[in-house]
Amino acid sequence: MAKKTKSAADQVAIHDQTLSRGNGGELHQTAEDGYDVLTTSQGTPVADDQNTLRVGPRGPALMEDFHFREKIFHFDHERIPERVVHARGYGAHGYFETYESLARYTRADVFQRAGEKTPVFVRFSTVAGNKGSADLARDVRGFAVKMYTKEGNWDLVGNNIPVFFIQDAIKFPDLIHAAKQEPDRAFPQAQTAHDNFWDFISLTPESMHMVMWIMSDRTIPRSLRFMEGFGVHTFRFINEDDQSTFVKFHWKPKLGLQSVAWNEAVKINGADPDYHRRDLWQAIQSGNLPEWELGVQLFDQQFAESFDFDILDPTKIIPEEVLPVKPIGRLVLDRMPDNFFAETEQVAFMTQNVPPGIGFSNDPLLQGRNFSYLDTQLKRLGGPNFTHLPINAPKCPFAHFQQDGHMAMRNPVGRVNYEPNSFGEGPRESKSRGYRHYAAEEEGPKVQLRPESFADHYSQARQFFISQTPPEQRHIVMALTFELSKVETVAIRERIISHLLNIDETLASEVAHRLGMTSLPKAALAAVATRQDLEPSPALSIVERGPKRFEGRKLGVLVTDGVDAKLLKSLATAVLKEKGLVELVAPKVGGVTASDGSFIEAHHMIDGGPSVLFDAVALLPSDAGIEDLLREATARDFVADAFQHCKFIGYSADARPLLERASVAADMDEGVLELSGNTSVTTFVEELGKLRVWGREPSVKLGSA
Ligand code: HDE
Repeated sequence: MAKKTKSAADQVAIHDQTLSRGNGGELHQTAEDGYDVLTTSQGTPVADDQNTLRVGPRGPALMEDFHFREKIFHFDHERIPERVVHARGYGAHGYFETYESLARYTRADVFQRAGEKTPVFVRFSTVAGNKGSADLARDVRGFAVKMYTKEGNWDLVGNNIPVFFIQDAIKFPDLIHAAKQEPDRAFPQAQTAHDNFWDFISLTPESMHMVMWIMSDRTIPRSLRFMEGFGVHTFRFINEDDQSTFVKFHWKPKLGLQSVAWNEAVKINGADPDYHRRDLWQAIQSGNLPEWELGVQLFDQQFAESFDFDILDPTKIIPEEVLPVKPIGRLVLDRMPDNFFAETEQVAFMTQNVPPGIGFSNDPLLQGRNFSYLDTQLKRLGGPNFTHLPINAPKCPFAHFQQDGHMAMRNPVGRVNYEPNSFGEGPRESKSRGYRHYAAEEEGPKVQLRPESFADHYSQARQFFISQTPPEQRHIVMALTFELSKVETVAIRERIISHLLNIDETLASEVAHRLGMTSLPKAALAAVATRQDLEPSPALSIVERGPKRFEGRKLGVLVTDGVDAKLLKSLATAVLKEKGLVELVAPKVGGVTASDGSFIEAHHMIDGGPSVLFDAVALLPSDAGIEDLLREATARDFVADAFQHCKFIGYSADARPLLERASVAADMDEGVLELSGNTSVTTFVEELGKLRVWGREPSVKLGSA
């Protein structure tokens, strides 16, 4: 009889079948019904997995029940400590493809040959929330990439924001303590909207540039697929002749940037806390493979010296308009892990994992990180052999004399476990092939000092703010107002306003006004007296970088029995042609009977498929179905939310009463389009490429005073 499931051994350790199968043999036992026989971890076949061993049917349990003890023991030990930051994450496999040889700049093997494909594992994450927190928390997103190159693993452990809060790693524990839930009350979860965070920030002016980024829509991305990634620090490329070029890394999403509205994020967290996970899962499983380009900003010492800011300061960017980003390859994610724990949870990223050809700068944050990541893996994964886990092991040949320790799965074979040795056994170092650190000249007294070149905390914060489009600036105002409204200590609110005054006076007074302040505090004393007025950098705006097309986005179509089959078909075809997705929302999840008598399955019932899950909506109820919808509060919310979140709305003539019921009819604008035939469908789908009607926002007054 054919086996019905993967064998037990396959399920336990998908990655290393020889290990889980012991001697590599087939499980020889087959149960009466053809399934593999359940065994203990020791391989002993199990006869009863429903009842513990006890004295008589109603008697006490017996210690002798080794199967029960082993099962419960293993269960009790299933958890490992969650990451102290970036606990909630989601990963995928893929590859990196190099566009052209960069041998001139770097000897990194991954960049030597055009068309070379390198296997990759990427983990995206939020920073502050616990493992079970919701995906749409306002937070920085981690963007950690492990490239399994032919000369060792390269971990580019970045974020979706190109700057950081602090300039020195010694402040990291303080920053994270202040950001996470407060220690006495253990809330709020996954939120920076509380006193401790803003207290720390208000006393840490170097964070002001980052504050502009986190209060922007960058921290509420629509999808992990629609966000950028950054290496943040300045790194070095080092070539065969040991010459160094400074490099900053950028990941640019092929589908363009997109974020959601704050009110939408709050509702998504309730409707689907796994929104980002599900989105990535669905995209990969359906073959719509997410893709990013890797770009680099390359510069030499001369540029570094002429640039307005210190290139070692992780609170600064080099604007793309000053130094363009050169695309050097692409990252494609094409496979979900077989097992979340084995791969996404156990993956160990470390900034110090660099292959020959990639080096570090003296950025004090990067230097601190290079210490922290090894330490954290030891704690998290419980021993020094975490590189034996398949997700962390290099995919190139490797050979060393490290041995023993907890859970050692690969020890050196043979007599010799040291070098040099005269037995001619084992690996040898190689001056030509091995990693060579860049021989930077360093000299100076031992000091605990911040360089003066790190002192300007406001110029780039202002540059970021003035580079945003009006709706994006509004969102920053609203986000600051929301966060500070949750801060109970008035003095902390005032200190933040005093910093905002150094960034932009209108921004400061708008936020102060919305917080009910009757007068403005004095501007914060700045270490550097003059703020430089930098040119705006349009590259910093999400709206400016929007995709202008609907590809990879989702249209939610509200339907009832009797839906116009022709109209629905024409709409779905047009959206699919744009490589968008269509999901149907119906009174019952089973589906609806269309006007031509065909039965169409729905993806959601209305309560389970609110409009916040979609990028745009269409309302196609039939004349017969509309009455029921009008009585449904969730149907009204579906429309009202889509409108207030500035989404495009297409509607059939029969849907008009619903627009009225949702109080939208009177305010209809160019983003609300009637769908009556092919031409109107084409226009609607063309318009969808604009993604949002931000011009509507001031009139809906969402979250604003
Ligand atoms: Fe991290 N960071 N970090 N970080 N970080 C960790 O390592 C740390 C920083 C980033 O998906 C930890 O494995 C220090 C900047 C990502 O597994 C820990 C400092 C940036 C991830 C750690 C920083 C990052 C981490 C926690 C200040 C953007 C998740 C668990 C010097 C460039 C990786 C772990 C994953 C994770 C330390 C600052 C990105 C504790 C000390 C700046 C994406 O080692």
